[in-house]
Amino acid sequence: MQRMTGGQAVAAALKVEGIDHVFGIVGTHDCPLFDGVVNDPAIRVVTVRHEQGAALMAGGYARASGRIAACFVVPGPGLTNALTGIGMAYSESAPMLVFGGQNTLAQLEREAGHFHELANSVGIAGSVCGYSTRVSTPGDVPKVIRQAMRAMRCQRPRPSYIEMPLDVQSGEADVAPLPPEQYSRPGGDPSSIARAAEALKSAKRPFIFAGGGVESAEATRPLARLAELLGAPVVTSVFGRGAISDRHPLALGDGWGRFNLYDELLTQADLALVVGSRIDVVSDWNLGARFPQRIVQVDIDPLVVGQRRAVEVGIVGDAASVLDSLAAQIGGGKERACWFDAESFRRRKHAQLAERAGPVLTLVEDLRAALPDDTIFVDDLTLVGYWMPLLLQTYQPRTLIHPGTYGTLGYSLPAAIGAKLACPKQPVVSISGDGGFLFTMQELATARAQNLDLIALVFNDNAFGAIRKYQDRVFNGRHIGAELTNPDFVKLGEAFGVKSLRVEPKDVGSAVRRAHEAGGLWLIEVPFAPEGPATMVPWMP
Ligand SMILES: Cc1ncc(C[n+]2csc(CCOP(=O)(O)OP(=O)(O)O)c2C)c(N)n1
Ligand SMILES: [Mg+2]
Repeated sequence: MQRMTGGQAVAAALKVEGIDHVFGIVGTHDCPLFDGVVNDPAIRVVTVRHEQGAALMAGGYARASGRIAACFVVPGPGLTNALTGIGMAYSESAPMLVFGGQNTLAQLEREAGHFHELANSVGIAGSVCGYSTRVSTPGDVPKVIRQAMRAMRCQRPRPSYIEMPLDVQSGEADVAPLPPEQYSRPGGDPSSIARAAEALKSAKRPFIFAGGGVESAEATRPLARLAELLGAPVVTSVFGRGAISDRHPLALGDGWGRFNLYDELLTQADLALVVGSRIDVVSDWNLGARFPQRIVQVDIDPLVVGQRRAVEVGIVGDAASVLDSLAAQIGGGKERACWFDAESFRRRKHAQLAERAGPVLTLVEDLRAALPDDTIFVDDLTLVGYWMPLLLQTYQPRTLIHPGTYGTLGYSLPAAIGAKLACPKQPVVSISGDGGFLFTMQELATARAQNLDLIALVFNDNAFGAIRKYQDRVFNGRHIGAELTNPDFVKLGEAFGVKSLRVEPKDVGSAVRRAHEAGGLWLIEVPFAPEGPATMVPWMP
């Protein structure tokens, strides 16, 4: 037992849980939380310039590393500002531990007119969290944080929200810290695993569809091993890029359903093994509708199994451990030859994409060639960003981070800052459009304050280009709200103390290479408004 304030109890529990980054903004209603971590060399406090940035950074941090960061926000506007980033993390299955300040326990009354009052904040946060609660005494802090950690570590990872009224943050109590715990995830029901192994053995032409759950479970090796044993080609979802290296002979790349690239595979395959994917209708463009009838699905979330497609066998469990068990049962160490000519498929797919997305493909290939394999690319919803999962060769897990299904503009810069803080040795590049960049560009100040090496690429067409194109197609060219009046991006970057330049698309590769070699914080504006089929981004009707 130790005498401490609620704020100190939070700091102590964060350390027990191995959480060493806090993103947030101070206010009267969360100062005791910050006071708990002040001068603590074990915890890096990152002051952001808007709470949305805090949550997006914590999300990027988690997606790049699998580790959990905390956010401290004031109640009311601080929480509602953060909700977009928390919602992103909820949608993309990224964990983070958000602490919200609150008025004192006695003030928690609807319409009482207290500062930052927001009724039902635990419920509001709860709609984008896997776990959401209020703490009513400092003594409960270790237990509540432990519950949040269990929710994030033993189940599908999702954000957690813990609300701390001011008197709980600053009040003292006897607190008993909990010992560290090894969190574990279910390994899957053995009889279901046995049935799945039989189904896989009986299939003549199986393929694997790998989602973000493979990376969350650190199951990339077990995935490759099982694919080799089965001779099964591997298609990934947008979130699963990096689940298998694109250099692996069985890798077929991102399975965006739109272009019928995968018809040949889907019409021949007799079984799909779906691992760690909700078979997303948005990001995968309903590819799952064309999967064969026989489906084996492995997922940590029971609600995902069988949700989109009925399954022959469903296994609720950790992808790494289930795939290992399946490999052990199918095993014998003998690899089956792949039934599908993956190499010729990749060649034809590349030719098709070159025709469809020519100028973007060239640019993405230049970027790839300019930077090391472990570079983390963080996309926004912009022409190049939309194409990245399809066009970028990805070699390592967690190196292509896409805002996918929840899809907020302004994602890439703050998420990239989070990724860089989590993985300081890896180069990090954020990819934005002019529209998206202005949603969160103030976080350049955060990157600068944290002294980060980071490259922010801004593709400028002076428009919400994707929506303008959409209006061309769906509204007969009746444009509204899609033209933008922009600042001078180079001057904007310079005003933030960022090394800034403007380059032509053909020079992006060399500019990025030089920026990477020089180090530091870079803003590179690229005027880019290609005509032709590339502007029809993968989701365009
Ligand atoms: C928060 C939010 N508001 C609106 C949108 C709708 N939206 C999607 S793409 C887009 C245009 C993005 O413009 P820009 O960043 O310049 O990229 P471009 O399409 O021009 O390549 C808009 C407005 C969104 N995705 N998120
Ligand atoms: Mg634009």
